[in-house]
Amino acid sequence: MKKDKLHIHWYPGHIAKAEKQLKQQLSLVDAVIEVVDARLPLSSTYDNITGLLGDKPRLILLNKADLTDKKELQKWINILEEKTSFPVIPTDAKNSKDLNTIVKKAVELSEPRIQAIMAKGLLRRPARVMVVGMPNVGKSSIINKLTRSSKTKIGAKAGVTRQQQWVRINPQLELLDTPGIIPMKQEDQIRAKKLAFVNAVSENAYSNIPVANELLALLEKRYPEQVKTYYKVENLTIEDIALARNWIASGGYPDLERTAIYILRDFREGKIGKFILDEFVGDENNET
Ligand SMILES: Nc1nc2c(ncn2[C@@H]2O[C@H](COP(=O)(O)OP(=O)(O)O)[C@@H](O)[C@H]2O)c(=O)[nH]1
Ligand SMILES: [Mg+2]
Repeated sequence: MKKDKLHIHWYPGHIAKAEKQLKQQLSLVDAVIEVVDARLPLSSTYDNITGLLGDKPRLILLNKADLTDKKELQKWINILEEKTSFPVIPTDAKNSKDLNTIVKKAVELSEPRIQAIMAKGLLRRPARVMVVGMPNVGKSSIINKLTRSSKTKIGAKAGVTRQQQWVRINPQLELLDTPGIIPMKQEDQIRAKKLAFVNAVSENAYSNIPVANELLALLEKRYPEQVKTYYKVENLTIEDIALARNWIASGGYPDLERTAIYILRDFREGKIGKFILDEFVGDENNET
């Protein structure tokens, strides 16, 4: 495989299997918590999410909100709430302050289904929810935060495969402790690049220099002054940044590989600034 370019390959068999598993998990829950990377409010969700989730109510978490600008994020919250008609809340999975809101909203979203069950003459039971989302958006962190607040494993339910564990978060809410990962065919290279910027695709799928170059080009468009000030350069190129940092490889050339790795790391850790990389253009078209 050529590694000079971002290249992501999913096997169709793999996708089919994961989708089947997701469908099975979905049949067990009343509502879904979708975790999205707040730096990519559009690119880290799925175009066909409604098709995948069917009629399940969805709570959308814009996670890693700590790495974005609050004001800009609020605009996205409004946009997504209007577009989806589902609640959207910013979260920071490293912090516990958002837990109550997540639990409360998940219970609220599940209530219609619980009511429907009770209308059939069955007893009220706790709401059942699961977490879904792309790789590395923070699903496990959210699940850990939620379950650590409770610790009551309630084990496998009848008809549920052995691997599926439920955790009782409180008397109103039970959580499936494994997240649903929705694989996708990576046909959209613009989106694939953005996902690589936030570390949501395997590092084996690309090499650092071209991806860091693309990141700089995007930052140049969206936040030029902030990024130039951070690196103390006039031109946002890997070479200029390497020279500004005095990162020289053997032979006296700027060490592009090392610099590319640092740029990606600085961005991912929020050191350069608090950025959102998607642009809202009023429809599904997210080309930049
Ligand atoms: N800054 C920040 N980092 C987070 C947040 N949530 C998760 N992370 C980090 O993102 C990485 C991926 O998180 P993880 O929960 O494993 O993602 P998953 O692949 O969706 O389960 C880890 O290094 C987490 O520490 C968050 O809200 N803010
Ligand atoms: Mg995980």
